[in-house]
Amino acid sequence: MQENRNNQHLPEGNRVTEGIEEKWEGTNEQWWNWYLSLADNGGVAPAPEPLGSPGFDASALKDIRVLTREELRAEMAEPYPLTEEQIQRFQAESYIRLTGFFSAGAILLLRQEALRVFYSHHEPDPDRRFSSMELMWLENEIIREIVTGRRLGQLAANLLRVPRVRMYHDDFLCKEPGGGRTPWHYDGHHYPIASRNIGTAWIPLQPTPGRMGMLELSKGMETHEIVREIPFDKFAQEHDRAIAEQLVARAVEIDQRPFELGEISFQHCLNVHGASANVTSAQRLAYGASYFEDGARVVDSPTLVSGDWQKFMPGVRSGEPIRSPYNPVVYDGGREG
Ligand SMILES: O=C(O)CCC(=O)C(=O)O
Ligand SMILES: [Fe+2]
Repeated sequence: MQENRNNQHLPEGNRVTEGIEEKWEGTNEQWWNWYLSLADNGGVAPAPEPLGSPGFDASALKDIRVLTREELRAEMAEPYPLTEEQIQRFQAESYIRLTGFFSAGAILLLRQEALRVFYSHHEPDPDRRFSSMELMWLENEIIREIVTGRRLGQLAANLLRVPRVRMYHDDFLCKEPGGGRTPWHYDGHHYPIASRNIGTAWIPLQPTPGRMGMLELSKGMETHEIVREIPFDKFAQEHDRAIAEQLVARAVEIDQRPFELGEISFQHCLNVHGASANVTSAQRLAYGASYFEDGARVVDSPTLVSGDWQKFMPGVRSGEPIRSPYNPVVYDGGREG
């Protein structure tokens, strides 16, 4: 294992032991770069295809009118109609995909604001393969309206079958051209939250075909048990490789349909997913927003796989209920008349 310890994306302080029972020593941005380094890309980083290759053409968005603030406010206040059958399917399959969850104009507004916030903090860097930023909602009112709005909040509460949900965190996730795969995982392995009632909306900010870093979702709430049997390796790609093998061996169904503009997925924290490499010449932009049931606590011993989780709940310590100002209740079914 010695040569394995060379993962340059792992902060030095985390290279000393073999295990994960320690605090993450880097930032959350570094965490994502480390996490993607655990993906098996067959030994080669994919080279972006030349411009004009199948993928996504940003000019396809130019004719869409961005929503006004009032229009956005109205759309975010509107509950998405979910049927009991859809909730049951989510509970059995561990994810749901919803076409037309957002209007094209709302997605464009989120895209525009996320890019604005990201580049107000970062210089463009052609060497970067993954760009990420959390907690944009704290500094941008439009993003706040979307991720703390009723439309997503009620969706999360209804799918998780809980009366109230709080915000865990949001993340802007940009897989740059040439960015490799996202390794197979289930988010419950990351979340330092002592509950199974946690879910994440994944909101692509362009139409997203398979070769563009698209989310790939395995079907079945029980699939995470396969992942739990495989030892996690914080240095190398063995974990990802072994999960991929098992998914094939056990004939687990994987949803790899392209995402339309306005379509989102919502994953239960036990859903096993990964994402393809981005071999197009355009950035794959996505926005994630995670919610958990009100009343949940931090686990007693968070590991490095939770990254710098304290950023997402300032002042909350292990074992305590999560209700910092960064974790507002975004939907309260009990308040409905
Ligand atoms: O966007 C990606 O590549 C990964 C996203 C993901 O795993 C998540 O949102 O839970
Ligand atoms: Fe994930």
